Amino acid sequence: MKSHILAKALLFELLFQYVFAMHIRSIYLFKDVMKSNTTALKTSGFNSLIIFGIGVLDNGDIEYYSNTPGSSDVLVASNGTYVGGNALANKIRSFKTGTTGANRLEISMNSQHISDLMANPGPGADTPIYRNFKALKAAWNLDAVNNDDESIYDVASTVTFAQMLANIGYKYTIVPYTNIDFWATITTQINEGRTTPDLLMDRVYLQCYDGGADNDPGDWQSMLGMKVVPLLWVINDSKPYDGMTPAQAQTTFADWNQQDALAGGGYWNDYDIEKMGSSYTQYGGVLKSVFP
Ligand SMILES: *[C@@H]1O[C@H](CO)[C@@H](O)[C@H](O)[C@H]1NC(C)=O
Ligand SMILES: *[C@@H]1O[C@H](CO)[C@@H](O)[C@H](O)[C@H]1NC(C)=O
Ligand SMILES: CC(=O)N[C@H]1CO[C@H](CO)[C@@H](O)[C@@H]1O
Repeated sequence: MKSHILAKALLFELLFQYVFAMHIRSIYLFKDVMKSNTTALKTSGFNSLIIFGIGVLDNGDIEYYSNTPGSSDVLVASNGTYVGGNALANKIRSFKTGTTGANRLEISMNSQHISDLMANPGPGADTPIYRNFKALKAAWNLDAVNNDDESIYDVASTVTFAQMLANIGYKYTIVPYTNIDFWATITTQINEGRTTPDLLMDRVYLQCYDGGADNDPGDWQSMLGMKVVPLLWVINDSKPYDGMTPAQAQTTFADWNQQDALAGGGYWNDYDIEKMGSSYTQYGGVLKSVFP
């Protein structure tokens, strides 16, 4: 009997360690999800998919911006209702169903109109913005909202908005490239009184390319008091000097992880993998090997 209990406790401990040792392997979906290779995204080793880019309009409506030639912006939530269409909802819901390694789906947004909307009408459950984010979460089966603010940096409205999202049931994440003081401040405020695994802001993705090319994940981990997930830019014909081959990504991630024990790794972005004819399997394989 005793050994049975001991075995159970051991098993639980092992499971616990396994679950919390799971590394984050992420990719930003820059390409229109209706046009990208869904199968490759689900089966190449990524467990976290982040849909780019979402924006809130001045009335609280939510738009899915097109970043793909031939695609148009889509209004996805308006006046508390999902209006983005069944085809889009089915496509996005399919990321986490069937044969897939993905267990987390986020939307990445800028901060336009958030400050105005948090002031008026505010973050209450009867406001259009609250109802729209609630409807979108249900329609797309979302887990988190990713803040890609690169220009506004308003502390009070950012924290209020994160708390509004928590009330709806979202987790909150960030993806800074600069302005570490702002991000450290909101990290403290958003997670105040919360501890792992109940953090509201439970992930930090870090841009380590382009404007963030000089970022050191270890520095950010110390400043924020949280593990981070550095992002590298795959081979790209817009800024070739920022692009990393799978082999270069492997070396970079491995070095960082050895120095600072990271939460995982990830890439910006799927559009370029497909445009350049690169291999999802190779880029995903790098993450599986460095961040099992
Ligand atoms: C999509 O990815 C899968 C799995 O990697 C691959 O077999 C398939 O050929 C790809 N489809 C296209 C249209 O590239
Ligand atoms: C918005 O939704 C509310 C509640 O469902 C409804 O009463 C109102 O008519 C709608 N407004 C518009 C402009 O559709
Ligand atoms: C993510 C990103 O900015 N990708 C760019 C890569 O380069 C092509 C060609 O210049 C652009 O169209 C993409 O937007």
